[in-house]
Amino acid sequence: MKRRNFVTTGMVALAGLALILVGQGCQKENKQITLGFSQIGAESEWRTANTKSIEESAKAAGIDLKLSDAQQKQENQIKAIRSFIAQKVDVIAFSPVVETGWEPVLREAKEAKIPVILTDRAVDTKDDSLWVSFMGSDFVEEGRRAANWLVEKTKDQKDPVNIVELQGTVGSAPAIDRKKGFEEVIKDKPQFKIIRSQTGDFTRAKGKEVMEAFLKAEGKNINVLYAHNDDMAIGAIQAIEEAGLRPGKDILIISIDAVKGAFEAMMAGKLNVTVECSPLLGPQLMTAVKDLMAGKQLPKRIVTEEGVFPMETAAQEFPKRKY
Ligand code: GYE
Repeated sequence: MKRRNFVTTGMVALAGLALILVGQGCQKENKQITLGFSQIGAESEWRTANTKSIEESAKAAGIDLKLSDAQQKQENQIKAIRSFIAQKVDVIAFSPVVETGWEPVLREAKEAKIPVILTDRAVDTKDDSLWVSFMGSDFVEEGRRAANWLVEKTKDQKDPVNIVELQGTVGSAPAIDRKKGFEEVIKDKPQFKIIRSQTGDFTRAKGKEVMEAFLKAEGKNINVLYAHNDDMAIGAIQAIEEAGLRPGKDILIISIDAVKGAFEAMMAGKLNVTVECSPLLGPQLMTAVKDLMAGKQLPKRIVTEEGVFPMETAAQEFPKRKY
């Protein structure tokens, strides 16, 4: 073959290949994306707002969302993920109820070549390649912010500060990290003592029940309640009132999330401060899903930005709150 002919043939072949590739690209873009999302449950106001955010943003992004509620049980989440794999969804996202025990199912997803995005809570796995990205809050920092508020609030006080702690779900990332961040700040300040600490599973009912037990055991010894979420604090407020004490006054109350219920409690003078943890992860999840499908690489960690709201700011902030 003459050199010229050879070159021309080569160019035609290349152009053909390019057309095929472009065609495939378009096909991919036009195809509706299916996202399987395994939600933890409906344990708190936070979770309800999170589910709503995911549903609304999937709809707005034109993504077909298959949402499954695990009722706070890891085995249900594993079942849901397996069913997403069987259905061959394009992307799987989930908020892991606890940190450990995910390797086998995540490996199954990887073998099926379905990318997994973690939202809200992290997993504890040795192999980081089992998930593509984790988006959510820095829970350790939230714990630090809660403790920093307390240290500042009680800085002129010489007496010991006795704290009771209502922990979130045992083994969950927010329970582990919020405890860690809080303890980190008070550990070299001997006047602060956590005298009781127990799980309230992130629910109002459990928060109330455990606070009743704390009050029975410690009575007026309790100066501060640190609750890992607003719902448990709201449950505990009821228990404190029923015990004839004034929440927010006799016992300082610190919690996390900044849901509307917490602002209402602050405006009523019963909750002293809430540290923000935003559940509005839907829009950034949908962007991530689309980016993934377009072949883009996602950052391994996407951190949510958040603030702290003391009681004094509640009335002014309340109308602006979206969850
Ligand atoms: O703080 C709590 C919810 O994982 C950040 O879960 C979330 C936590 C949130 O039940 O209210």
